[in-house]
Amino acid sequence: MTQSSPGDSTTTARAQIGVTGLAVMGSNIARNLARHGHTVALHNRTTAKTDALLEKHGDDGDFVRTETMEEFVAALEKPRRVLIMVKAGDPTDAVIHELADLMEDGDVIIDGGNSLYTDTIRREKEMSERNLNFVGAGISGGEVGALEGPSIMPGGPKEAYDSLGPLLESISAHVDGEPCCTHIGPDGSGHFVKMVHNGIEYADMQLIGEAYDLLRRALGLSVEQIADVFRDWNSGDLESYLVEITAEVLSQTDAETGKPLVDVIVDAAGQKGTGRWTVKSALDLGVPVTGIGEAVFARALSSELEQRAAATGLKAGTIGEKPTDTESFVSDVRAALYASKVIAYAQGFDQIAAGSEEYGWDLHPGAMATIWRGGCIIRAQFLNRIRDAYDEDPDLKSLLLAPYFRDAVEEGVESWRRVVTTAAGLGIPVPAFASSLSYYDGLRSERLPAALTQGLRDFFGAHTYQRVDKEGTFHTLWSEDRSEVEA
Ligand code: NBP
Repeated sequence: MTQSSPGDSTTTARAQIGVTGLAVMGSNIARNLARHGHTVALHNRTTAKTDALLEKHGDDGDFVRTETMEEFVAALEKPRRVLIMVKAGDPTDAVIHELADLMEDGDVIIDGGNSLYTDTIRREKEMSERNLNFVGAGISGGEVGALEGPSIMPGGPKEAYDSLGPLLESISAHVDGEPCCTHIGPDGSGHFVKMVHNGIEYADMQLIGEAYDLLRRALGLSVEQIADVFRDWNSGDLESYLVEITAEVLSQTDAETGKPLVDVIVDAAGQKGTGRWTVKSALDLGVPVTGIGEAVFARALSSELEQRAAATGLKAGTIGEKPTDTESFVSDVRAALYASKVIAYAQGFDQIAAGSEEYGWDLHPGAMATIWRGGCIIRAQFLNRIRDAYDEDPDLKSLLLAPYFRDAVEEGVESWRRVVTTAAGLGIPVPAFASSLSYYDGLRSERLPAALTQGLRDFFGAHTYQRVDKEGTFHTLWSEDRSEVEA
């Protein structure tokens, strides 16, 4: 370990990178950087966190302790690289401006927080006008990932990535020798992709929750039996971090009551906002992300504890029988989970394609699948398949149409229908399973009732329509003789 005092750091610019914001994420990333042989300047608004890090983990590598922002900036080799890991929103803006005033042309400011991508677009523009490189980097993997290897999604000028990339790639997770970090694209693209990643994470968790609920309520399995089912699923094509930890959480017994921990946790799911951002952005872009949307709404519904308590006695009106063949129903639920997961990812990748088009980012979906294979919360075997699909056809219209996924979904579609039908018959909510199936049915339908919607819009608002049999735009004179005119 080498630690410099504040006095030294003002005279020796020797750190390859600085980290400001040393709460759980920042301190673990600083340690990860130091463990990989980089000299890291440390800064936090208040010095308590800096000192705590050095006291507990100073042996992790070469750190430069600083107190003021001036000392911090002076401790960095040029071009300077600073990673900001503070609370997203106003605190991030405050730190960026403080830093920008002290930095010089060509220096690099990296925002590794969970910033909204439109903020990143704005910040990148402001910083480029000051000749500074601004990189908005989505970082996934939570506190453990930050220390042991996260998935990193940096967006910003290519020139900044050229000098920063090797450093970030050195601390990211690696799968098959490849880093889970790549230059995503210009300005806000890194944070946009991270946002969609989080949205998919919401959908994944909701689908897992629905599968658990069905196994418990429809089939009557015990929590421990369901843990075993997830453990088993984790050795097949559902293999993923979230399925793995589902088995862990379900196996946990509460020390106080002896009950499964899941039975003593209040069933109100929190959210920090990235799922909501994903859905808002999808609405603006006109992309149906029904799986993610249902997951966000399901969390909102779960949190309405008073309203739920008041509605508890509402009639269920069940019309179905509980399944009797355990093995076959478990297999149906697995198929429904897999198919719905394909839909959630297909929709997420559609949103990435739409964002890329809207903002001119030229994003490569296969690259996202590659860097999500390790380090991040949605890491899964499945992502290798997605990468292969985009390798084979970079212009894939929908992930659902890639031969592997098409076969998998077509093979499981009857199971999927049985699961949704059983759930509806028994009154067990499966919003993500059901909406994913409806999306699938909508996508594959030759004709949709949207023709009637167009007719209605034309009737009350003269919004016009197009015909299937000839070119042009038409309007029916509904309040006159109902003849058709060209609009
Ligand atoms: P927090 O999001 O809890 O932020 C705490 C840090 O922000 C502290 O260092 C604090 O300094 C600093 N800070 C605040 Br609050 N206001 C400030 C201001 N006005 N000026 C300067 N510093 C200020 O920390 P975190 O959970 O480590 O997350 C850091 C970033 O990483 C966030 O953007 C978060 O969304 C993102 N992220 C978190 C996770 C995760 O799993 N937690 C995962 C991925 C990304 P102080 O010590 O002086 O109060």
